[in-house]
Amino acid sequence: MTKKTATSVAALMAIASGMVLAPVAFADSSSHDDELHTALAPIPTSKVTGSGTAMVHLKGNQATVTIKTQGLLADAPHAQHFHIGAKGQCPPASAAKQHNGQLSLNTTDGLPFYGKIGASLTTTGDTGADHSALAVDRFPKGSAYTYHRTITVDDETAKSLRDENAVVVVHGIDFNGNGKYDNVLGASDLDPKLPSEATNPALCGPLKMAPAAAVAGGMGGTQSADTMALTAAGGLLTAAAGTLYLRRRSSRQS
Ligand SMILES: [Cu+2]
Repeated sequence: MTKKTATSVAALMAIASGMVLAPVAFADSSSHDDELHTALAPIPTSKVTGSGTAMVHLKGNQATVTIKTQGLLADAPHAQHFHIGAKGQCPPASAAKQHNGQLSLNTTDGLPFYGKIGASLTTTGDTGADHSALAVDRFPKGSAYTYHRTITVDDETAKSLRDENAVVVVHGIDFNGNGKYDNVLGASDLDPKLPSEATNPALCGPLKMAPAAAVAGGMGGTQSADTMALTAAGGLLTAAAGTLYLRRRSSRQS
C-alpha cells in the first residue's frame, strides 16, 4: 500500500512535470520574437530618387512595423503594404511595360516578384488586404515620414514574414515631376478612378531576418531594451542591408 502510493506519487510527479515542461517548451517556440528589416530602394523606371528603411518585430501574429521614408512626392498619400506569396523580391527594370506610351512599372507588373497584398500598413483602422489596400485617407502622407504601428497579420502573412518571402512596397510616384499625381501614365491598374501615379510602386524592400548577432543584445530583454538595441543596431543593419542589396544587384548584372 505504501509502496504503491509512492509509485503513484512518482508517476504523478512525472506526469505533472511533463505537463508543465511541455507547454513551456511549446510556448517558448511559439512566442519567439523575429526581427526583420530591409532597406527601401526606388523601383526601377519610377523616377523615384527617395529611400527608406523598414523594420518588423514579429511576435506570433503581432507585427510592430517601423517604416522611414524620404524623397517621396510631398503632400501626397503613400499607400504601403506587405506583399506576399511570390518570389519575395523587388521587380527589376525588365518588368516595366509601356503604359500610356511610357516605359514604367505599375503595381500589377511587379506582382510576379513581390506578390499580392498581405497587409495594408494603414495609420488607423483596418489593415486587411481586401478593404484597405487603397484607403488613401488612412496612409502616411508626405515626402518623408516615420510610420510606427503594431498590427495583427493573418497566418499567411506571418508565415510569409518568417519565410523571408514578404516585401515592403510603398506606392505613389511623380513620374513627370510636376508635383502631383496625374494621368501621365494613364489610369491606375488597381482603381480606374485613380491616376496610375498614385498607386504605382515607389519604394521596395524584401524583408529579411536580422542577423542573430546583431539582435542578440536585444533578445530576451524587455520590449524597450529590444527597441534600444534595435535602434543602436539600426544604422549598421541598414548599411548591411544596403550593401547586400547592391552586391546582389551587381552579381546579377555581371
Ligand atoms: Cu502595395
